[in-house]
Amino acid sequence: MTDAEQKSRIHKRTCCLCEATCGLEITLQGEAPDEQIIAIKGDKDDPFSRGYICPKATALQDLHKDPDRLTRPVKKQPDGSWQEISWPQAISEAVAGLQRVQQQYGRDAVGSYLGNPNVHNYGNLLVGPMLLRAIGSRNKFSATSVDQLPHHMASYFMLGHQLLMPVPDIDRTDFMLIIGGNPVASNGSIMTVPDIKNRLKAITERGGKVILVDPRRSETAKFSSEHLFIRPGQDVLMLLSLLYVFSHESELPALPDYVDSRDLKALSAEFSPEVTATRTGIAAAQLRDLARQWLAADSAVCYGRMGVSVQQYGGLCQWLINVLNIISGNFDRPGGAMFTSPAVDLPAILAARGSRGHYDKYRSRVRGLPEFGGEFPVAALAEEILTEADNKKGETQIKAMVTVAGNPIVATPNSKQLEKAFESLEFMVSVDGYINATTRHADIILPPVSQLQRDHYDLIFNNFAVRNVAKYSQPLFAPGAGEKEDWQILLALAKGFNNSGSAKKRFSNWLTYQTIGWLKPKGLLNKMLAAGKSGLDLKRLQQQPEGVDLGALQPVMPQRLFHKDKRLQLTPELYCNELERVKQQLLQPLAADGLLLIGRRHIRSNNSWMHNSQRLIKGADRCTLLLHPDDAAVLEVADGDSLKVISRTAEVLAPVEISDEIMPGVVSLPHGYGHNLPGVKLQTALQQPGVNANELTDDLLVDELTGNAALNAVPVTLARAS
Ligand SMILES: Nc1nc2c(c(=O)[nH]1)N[C@H]1C(S)=C(S)[C@@H](COP(=O)(O)OP(=O)(O)OC[C@H]3O[C@@H](n4cnc5c(=O)[nH]c(N)nc54)[C@H](O)[C@@H]3O)O[C@H]1N2
Ligand SMILES: Nc1nc2c(c(=O)[nH]1)N[C@H]1C(S)=C(S)[C@@H](COP(=O)(O)OP(=O)(O)OC[C@H]3O[C@@H](n4cnc5c(=O)[nH]c(N)nc54)[C@H](O)[C@@H]3O)O[C@H]1N2
Ligand code: SF4
Ligand SMILES: [Mo]
Repeated sequence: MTDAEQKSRIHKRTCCLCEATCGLEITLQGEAPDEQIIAIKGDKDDPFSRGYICPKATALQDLHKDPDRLTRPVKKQPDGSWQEISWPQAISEAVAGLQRVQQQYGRDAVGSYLGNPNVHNYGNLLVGPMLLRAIGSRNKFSATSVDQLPHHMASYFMLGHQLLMPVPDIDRTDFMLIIGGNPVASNGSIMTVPDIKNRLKAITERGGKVILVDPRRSETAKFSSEHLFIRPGQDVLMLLSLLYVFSHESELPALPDYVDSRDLKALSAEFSPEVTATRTGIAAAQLRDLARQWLAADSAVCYGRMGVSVQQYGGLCQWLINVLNIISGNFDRPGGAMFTSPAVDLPAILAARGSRGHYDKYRSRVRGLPEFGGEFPVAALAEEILTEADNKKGETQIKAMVTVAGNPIVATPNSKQLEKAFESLEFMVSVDGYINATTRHADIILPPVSQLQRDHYDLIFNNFAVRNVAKYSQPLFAPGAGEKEDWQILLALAKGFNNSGSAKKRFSNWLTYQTIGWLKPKGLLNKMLAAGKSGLDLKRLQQQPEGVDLGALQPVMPQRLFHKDKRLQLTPELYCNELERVKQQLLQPLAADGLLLIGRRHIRSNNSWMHNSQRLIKGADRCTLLLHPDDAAVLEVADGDSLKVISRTAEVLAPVEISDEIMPGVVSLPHGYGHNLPGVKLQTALQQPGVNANELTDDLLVDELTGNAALNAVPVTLARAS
C-alpha cells in the first residue's frame, strides 16, 4: 500500500442540492488541512438512492473551492466596492441598519425573502423562524409562492396541515399520470425520489403505465408509455373533465368513511371532455381513454408539479389532483397517493405547537393578496417596496430587506421591476455566499460555510420521500477559522434584535437563544428524533452514515388527519367557489395570436446558483428559446438565430433552438440565467450568462386563489432581431 492510499478516507453524506437526497461517497486523500477530494460517487450502500447521483453532486467540490465564494462578511463602500469586515462589526451594523429603518418607518418596513436552499439546510429551518420573529415584520416572502404554495394550501384545507402532502407511491404503482413535472431532469419534487429513471422504468417493466401530460415532450417522456401535449395553463380543464368522466360515466369505489364531500357530479357538470377539448388540445376520446386506463389499473396515482402549480389555476389543479386520487380509490393505499411516517415528524411537531398553517388572515397592502402561513406572495414584493405608503391609514412601505439563501431578482416574476425596487431600498442585508443579481444590492453580505462544511439531516424532504428513510451526515470539512454556519449567522442577527419589548419577553428570548447556541441544531434534531416513533437517535444514525431504511410507505388515515374532527374535506368551499372563475374563462375565446412561454430545467443546472461551476456549464449554451418548426417557419428563423421575446414586462434577446419536442404555439426558456448585471461576481457563470426568463414573466399574473405566481403560460410575441 502506498502512502497516498494509506491516507485516503471515505466520507458518506447526503447531497443537499436538490430534493432527491442522494447518498454520496466522497473519497479524500492527504492530511488536513491539505486533504483533497479525489472522487465523488454515488453511495451504493445508501438504501434509498442505491448508488445513483447526478452530475451536480460532483460540483459540490467546485462550490466548496469556488474563488468567488465569500468566506468573510463584506460591506459595500460608497464607491460600490466591497470590503471585508469582522463578524462582530458585520452583525452589529446589519442589525443597526435594519433597526434604524424600523424606528423611522415601523416594524413592517423590513421585508424578508427566504430562498430555496433554506429547505435543504436544517439549521436554517430551525433558526430562521426565530430571526423572523425577532424582526417582527409582517412583510415576509419566500420562494414558496413561485413554487409549491398550491400543494400546501390544498393540504391545509383538505387534510388540516400545510405540510401533510401526499407522495406518489412510485415503487408500487401500476399507473402514474405525471402532469407538469419533469423528474428525469429535476430529479423529482414533492416526491423525494432518488434514481427516478430506474423507478419509472420499473413501472412499465411490471406491466404498468406512465403517462405524461406536458406542452413539451420532455426528458421524462423517454421513460413514459405515452405523452400527451396540453396547451399551457389549461390543465384545470383537463382535470375537471377527468372529474366529469369519473363522476358521470364511471363506477367509482365508495369514498372512505372519513371523507366529507359535496356532489361531484354537480361540481363538474359543465366540464365534459367535449367542452374542454378545444382549450386543452386533448381530444374527448383521448381523455376518456386516460380516465378508463386510470380506473382499470390495480393501483394508480396522479402527480402534478411545477407545470401545474405555477400557473393561473395552480391552486385548483393541486386540489383536483388530490380529489381524483381520492375518488378513484387510490388514496392512502399502496401504489396510490400516500404519506410518510418520518423519523422527525414535522407536521406533528408543528401542530403540537399550534402551527398547522393559515390563510387570508390579512392581506398585502398594495394589491390585497392573501397571506398563507404568514407569508405574502412574492409577486407582490416589488410593489410593496415601490408604492408609497399612506401614513394616515397607518400603512408601512418596505424600506429595507433581508434575504437569506435567495436570489429573487432572478427567481421571481418581473425581474426588472424588482431590480428597480431593490435599488430604491434604504438598507439591505443578505445571508449568502455569492455576490449575484440580488445580493449586489445589499449593504452587508454575511456568508455561510460551504455545503461540505456543515452537517446535514433532511428535515423537510424525508417528509415527502417515496420511502420512509432517515440519514445524518457529519460535516466533511471543519469550518475555516472565522467562518460561520448559516444558523450561527441567523442566531447572531436574532440576538442583536433582542433589545426591544418587555423585560420579560427579552429574557425569554435570551433564554431561547442561549439554549439553541448551547444545544446547536444538532441537539434539537436529536430531541426531535427522540420525540418520534422510529426509535432512532443521532447516535444510531451516526453508526450508519449510509442511511437507515424505515420501509415502504404505510397507510396512516384517518389518524393522520389534522382537522380536529378527523374528517377529510374533499370539497372545501373556497375551491368550489373558485370554479366560477374557470367557467367564466371557458366562455371567452382563446387568444388567436401570440405564443405562450413556459419554463424548463436541465439536469446540470440548479435554479440560478450553480452556473459558476465549469464542470456543470461546459458544453452548448442551454439558455435557448425552444420553438416549434412551424412557428420557426412563420418567423423565417433558423437554429441559433436570435429572436426578441416580448411580454408585457420586458423584451429579451435569446438564441433559438428549433425542435418539435415543443408544442406549436408554445416557447420555452429555462430560468436561473441572466447573470451579466453590473457588479455580479460569478466569473464562470459570466462566460455564458444567458437571459433572465423572469424579466418576461409578469408579477400581475398570479393564481388568484393562492397568490402563487403564474410563471408558466405567459403570453409573449416574437420578433426577429434587427
Ligand atoms: N436539474 C435541476 N433540478 C432541479 C431544479 C433545477 O433548477 N435544476 N430545481 C429544483 C426545484 S427548486 C424544483 S421546485 C423542482 C421542480 O421540479 P419539476 O416540476 O419536475 O421541474 P420542471 O422542470 O420545472 O417541470 C415542469 C414541467 O412542466 C411543464 N409545463 C410548463 N407549463 C405547463 C403547463 O401549463 N401544463 C403542464 N401540464 N405542464 C407544463 C414543463 O414543460 C416542464 O416539463 O426541481 C428541483 N430540481
Ligand atoms: N421562470 C421561472 N422562475 C422560477 C422557477 C421556474 O420554474 N421558472 N422556479 C422557481 C422555484 S421552484 C424556485 S424554488 C425558485 C428559487 O428561488 P431562489 O431560492 O430565490 O433562487 P436560487 O436560484 O435557488 O438562489 C439561491 C440563493 O441561495 C444561495 N445559497 C445557496 N446555498 C446556500 C446556503 O446553504 N446558505 C445560504 N445562506 N445561501 C445559499 C445562492 O448563492 C443563491 O443566491 O425559483 C423560482 N423561479
Ligand atoms: S439528484 Fe443530483 S443534485 Fe439532486 S440530490 Fe441527487 S446528486 Fe444531488
Ligand atoms: Mo423550487
